[in-house]
Amino acid sequence: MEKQIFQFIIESDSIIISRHKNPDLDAYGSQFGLYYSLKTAFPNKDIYVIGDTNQLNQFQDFDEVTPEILSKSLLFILDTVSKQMLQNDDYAKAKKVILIDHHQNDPDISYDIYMKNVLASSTSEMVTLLLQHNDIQITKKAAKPLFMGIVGDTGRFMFSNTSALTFRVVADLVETGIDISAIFNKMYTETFQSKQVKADFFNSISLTKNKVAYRKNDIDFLNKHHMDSSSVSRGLVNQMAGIKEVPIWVNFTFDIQTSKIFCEFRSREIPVIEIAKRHGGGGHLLACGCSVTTWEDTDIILQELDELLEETNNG
Ligand SMILES: [Mn+2]
Repeated sequence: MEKQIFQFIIESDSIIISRHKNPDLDAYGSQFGLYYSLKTAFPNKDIYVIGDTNQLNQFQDFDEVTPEILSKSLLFILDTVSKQMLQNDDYAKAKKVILIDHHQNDPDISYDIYMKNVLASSTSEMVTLLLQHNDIQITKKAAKPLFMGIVGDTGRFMFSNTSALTFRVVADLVETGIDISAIFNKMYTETFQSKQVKADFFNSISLTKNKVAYRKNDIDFLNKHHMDSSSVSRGLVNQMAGIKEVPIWVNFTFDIQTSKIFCEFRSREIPVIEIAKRHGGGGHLLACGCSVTTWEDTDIILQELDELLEETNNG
């Protein structure tokens, strides 16, 4: 499959690299890692990076592509296979579509090639291996986003998705000369205000009977801290991580745009994805999410998670 992707790249004069909306570091990392590598390897091809941006973007601005360009381009979609995760749905007009992703979900995007590896730590790890296996040089400029993507999705190599292969891949990236200490400093320093938000968040965590930790972030919390829903939902969920008594933690956040409630599930070792799927969501075994319409639904989810812990404790 990697050879087939390479063949598509060789055959395409125009290549567009995309990923899911509201990008995390793995989305950016796989996108820019692939982009900078292909730009260096194929200077005569037209290569574009597209998508929305956010405060995690410390790389560069994005390109605008016309429908004409799209129709003659090979389109990469990275780190998702779900329509609802895309910023727009005109991908079907691309000449060819390649999906590269490490999530569990089944694709609802039509594609020509789908490279899936749920054992990979990150899409950035998959892209690094794809480039290596096709002898496409990974420059220092490309290595930095790829490294950041892997660090982001593995939680600094602490999550269970980190494998021996992850470290081998990272060793190769470090060998390009990237300054990992400077990268870590930039990734993990934050403002005084951001620390204050986390303190406020942590102050009102609740626990179910069997110690599922949760928070319900209503519109007042968002307004008080001038934060958007996904920064609270995904950005703060792991403030509840690492508590000895708490094996599962969930963050519920009202979304102003859709009037739905984002549910972010995290678990130290007990798979919780089935409960996310039951409510129309997906993701990874221990890190997944869904959206529901009422706060009553969040109570049902809490009850289900609590029962899961009850069963686990008794089993
Ligand atoms: Mn990812």
